Amino acid sequence: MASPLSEADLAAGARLMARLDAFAAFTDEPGRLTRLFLSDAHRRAAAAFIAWCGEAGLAARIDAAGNVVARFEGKRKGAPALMLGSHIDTVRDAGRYDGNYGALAALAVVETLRAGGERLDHAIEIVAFGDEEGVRFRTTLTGSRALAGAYLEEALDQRDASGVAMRDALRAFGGDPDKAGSIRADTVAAFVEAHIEQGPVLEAEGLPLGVVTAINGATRLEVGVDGMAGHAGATPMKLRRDALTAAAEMALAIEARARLETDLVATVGRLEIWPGATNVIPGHAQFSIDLRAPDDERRAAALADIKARIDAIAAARGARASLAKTHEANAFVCDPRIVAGLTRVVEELGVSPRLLPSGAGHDTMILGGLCPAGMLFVRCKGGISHNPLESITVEDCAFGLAALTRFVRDFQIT
Ligand code: HGY
Ligand code: MN
Ligand code: MN
Repeated sequence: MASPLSEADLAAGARLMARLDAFAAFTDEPGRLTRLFLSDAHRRAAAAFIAWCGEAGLAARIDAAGNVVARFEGKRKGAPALMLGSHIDTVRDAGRYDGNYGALAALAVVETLRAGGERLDHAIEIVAFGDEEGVRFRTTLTGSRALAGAYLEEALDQRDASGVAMRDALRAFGGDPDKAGSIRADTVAAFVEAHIEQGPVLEAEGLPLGVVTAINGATRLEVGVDGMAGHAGATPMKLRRDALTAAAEMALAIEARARLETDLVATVGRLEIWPGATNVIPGHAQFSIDLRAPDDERRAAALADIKARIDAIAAARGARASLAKTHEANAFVCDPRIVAGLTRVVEELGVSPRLLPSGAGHDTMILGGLCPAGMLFVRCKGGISHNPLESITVEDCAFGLAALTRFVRDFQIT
């Protein structure tokens, strides 16, 4: 069966795939893709994004919060804008499509319009957010929070593993920590993010595209466990206060609690031990918790149970546990008009519309505090993400770009 995509759609998709491959070269770790917020790789990627915007006739710049932003004026100068974009920071040893797809697809839409000499009534603003993954500093979504007027100033005091404060790294990057809290994007009427699904549903149902209905709420915490360092050879087992085994029992208890409910997920993604010597009983452990659910009340109830289990395990082992919340975002319901608009363009492309929630968090859930916001999902192989095996086909890349471009053309500022 002939593809519903035109030759121009397919060519634009191929160009976007080539861009994504070139973009993946901007990494902090040779041989794998790791691009942390405000790092040298982020700086090089931002410079490339700005240069590509320049080739498309857009004057892009780095804003006070470390995002790259650009505006393509509509027929009416100063008209409200439809904002498109996603993030260009990555997790460690990442795939090349998470975030980067939506940021570069946003630019590709403007390139298509400019190539055809098209001007729409509304303006288009594109954004490449810098801090969605929140890997380097214990923050996340700070770029979208800045544009939504919900910036958390305390994030600037966070320090990375080398002790560098986010405030200083932001200034060195070309941002302005003193202004990051006052760049609310009042010119934006709506926000749409194209993103890979990062899950298996579209592939399982043989669909290249999906329309996001809602985004899971999330809580991130840091847990410190204090036991007692001691001699591995001379300390009897019953006299130990081993911080590592206490943390391990806590991690298993967290997993067990999440398994009680189908759409509740909890992850201990990072565990650090002190002093980390073969012949020393660990005296301190520090680990992260990432807890998510589509329903905020159930997430809160699960968190209360997890806190109780951590305290009980610490008490039973003669250890002390401390918990600190580092991020909280409530579940987000996408704007029905945007869901309807994305559904319509997906159908126009001959794809049966599949509405589905997002287990992963996105900048969209923050921009939804500024304006109507929604998301378009693109199928990814095996649903694999946050992994170098992440992959999409060039045709699905073209499908996502064609749908986004159609949505932009059809969009009406109400
Ligand atoms: O963690 C997330 O859901 C997103 O990839 N930052
Ligand atoms: Mn992402
Ligand atoms: Mn991600």
